[in-house]
Amino acid sequence: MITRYSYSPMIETGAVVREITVSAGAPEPFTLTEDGGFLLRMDEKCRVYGLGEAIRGINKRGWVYTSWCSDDPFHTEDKRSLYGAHNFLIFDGEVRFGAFFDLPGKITFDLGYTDSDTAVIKPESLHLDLYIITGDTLKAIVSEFRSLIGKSYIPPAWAFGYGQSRWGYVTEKDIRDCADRYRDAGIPLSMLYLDIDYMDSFKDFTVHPERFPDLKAFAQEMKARGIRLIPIIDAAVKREAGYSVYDEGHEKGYFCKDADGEDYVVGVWPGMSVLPDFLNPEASKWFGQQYKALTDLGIEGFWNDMNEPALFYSERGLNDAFKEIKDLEEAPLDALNFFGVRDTLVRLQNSEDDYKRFWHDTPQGKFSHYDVHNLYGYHMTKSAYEALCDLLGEPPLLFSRASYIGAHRYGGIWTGDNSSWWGHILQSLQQMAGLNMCGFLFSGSDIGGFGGDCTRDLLIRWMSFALFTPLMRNHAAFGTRSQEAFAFGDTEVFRHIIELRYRLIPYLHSAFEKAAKEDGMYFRPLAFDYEDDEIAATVEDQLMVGDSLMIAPIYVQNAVARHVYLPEPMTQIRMHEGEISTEELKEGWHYIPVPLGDVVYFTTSPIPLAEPVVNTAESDGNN
Ligand code: MIG
Repeated sequence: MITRYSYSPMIETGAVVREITVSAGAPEPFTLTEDGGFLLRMDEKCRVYGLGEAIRGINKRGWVYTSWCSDDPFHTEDKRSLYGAHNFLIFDGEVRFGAFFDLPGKITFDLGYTDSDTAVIKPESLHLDLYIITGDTLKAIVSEFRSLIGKSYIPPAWAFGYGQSRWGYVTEKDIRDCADRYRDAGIPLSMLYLDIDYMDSFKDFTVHPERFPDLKAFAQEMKARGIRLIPIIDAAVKREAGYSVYDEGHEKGYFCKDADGEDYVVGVWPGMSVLPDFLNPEASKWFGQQYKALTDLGIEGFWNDMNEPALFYSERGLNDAFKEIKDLEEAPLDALNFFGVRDTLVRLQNSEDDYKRFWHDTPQGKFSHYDVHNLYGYHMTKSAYEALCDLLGEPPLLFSRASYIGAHRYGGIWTGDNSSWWGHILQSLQQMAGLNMCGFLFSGSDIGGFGGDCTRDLLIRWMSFALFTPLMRNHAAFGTRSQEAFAFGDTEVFRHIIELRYRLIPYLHSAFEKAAKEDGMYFRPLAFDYEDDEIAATVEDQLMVGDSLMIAPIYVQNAVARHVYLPEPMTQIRMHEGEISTEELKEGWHYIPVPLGDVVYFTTSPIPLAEPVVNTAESDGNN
């Protein structure tokens, strides 16, 4: 059951697709605090699930989170915000219910951080719709919530293949070499991602004329080898007279404006740029049509980046900063002045002052960006999805960095700039649980880690987990050590793991479709399947995948075994050097050896494995 309480919402966010009548009275079981917060006393056993992409445990109790879409490349445990704003959570205590706080602005979830027995959820200002969702089971609460927010995006079947990406591939040759090395190693590969360097001067919907002299022919050549090219599109548009996307958008008034009605100018990769007003339906539609420049070249998938929106600086902020620094230059230099100089520039990045200084022109009125910040990436995804379905005649592969609940109907998300750290394997597993509750089924993390240098053992362990994530993409930052499956000498070990992914696709794909069509979860914490099992409820490093599979990856450096909890008797499946063996195990705790390169998972009923696919240049394009 869903009960809705309404507190003069500012704008309809579009997250909800079902009409629910507003209830009067108190938002039970919360009590409303004087300063507009929602308070709940949590009993000792109460666990808290949800919050989508948010980091830390599957049980979110004990920390504080702020929904504020943020470009932050350091996902350390002390962070409160990442790229997504996913305001749905479930309290699982003596009282059990779900709650969705539907508002476009900032909101903080103090889940037993200030006082371990109290949750306080505090929107910056009390303009929101609150949905309280009840159900007999945790799964029922999730599916009830999902019926409220609409069906999850389903990508094309080929998107379940393995993809390689790297910020640092610059030319057609870099991409072809990568494809060749995968082929030479006999490792299947379905997608190669193009990062910002394929563009001409970082201009969206352009292709660098020397680096990719004939992208259409190249895309065709790759597709004939079973590999799709997936280019990146950034949110901001370079301000450059003569660049048609800028000229047209400017002329039609489709970019976000300052209080005086001038385009608000921000600095991102292309230098001085402007921001498409995705909250204006006409502007959004227009931006979507620009993808045609690339679909005309045979492109069928995209990833959308920098759409928090991430800002390095703004023209206005930069001018002010230079003035401040000039003033400090005259003052006697001491440590404080020095830090003042340094911080003046650092503060420009993703500055809330900027977010307050530009405006959206929506059918529901004009809003300062700050007030609707969390909707920007969502609307960019919607813009791309709707246009691409039209242009391609079928859904594209599409995923985004920033998101709000509702965006799950139009694309997937990846978890952004993680690092080549062991802890980020576990972090990614835990994020998948929260994301699935919020409808973001097509997700994954940069395999091997984005920032920092990856090692062979880290990549092996990471892939052994990520072969179960719907989006399986190896991606790394510019300047980091190469971390492709061929980068560490011996390629056999990676071939076996990636082949296993392809062998599991029939199962994984149908589990995914079932979750999407039935408002279910592809990844579930054990607590969701074994509600009466007190041990299952505490397991933070295993997940159920589909109806009959459970994973328990290794995420500790040098570990060659781990404890695994079986809530019921299961079959252990072990892949060792490409060979599969099985063993029946009793319920309870097991200490399972998992030497580097073995993949071990568990099933409750037999699941089919496809024949191995091998990468050959003559592939029929279906792998
Ligand atoms: O400011 O396009 O998260 O995946 O490689 C960095 C370059 C911009 C951030 C994305 C990352 C991508 C990178 N981008």
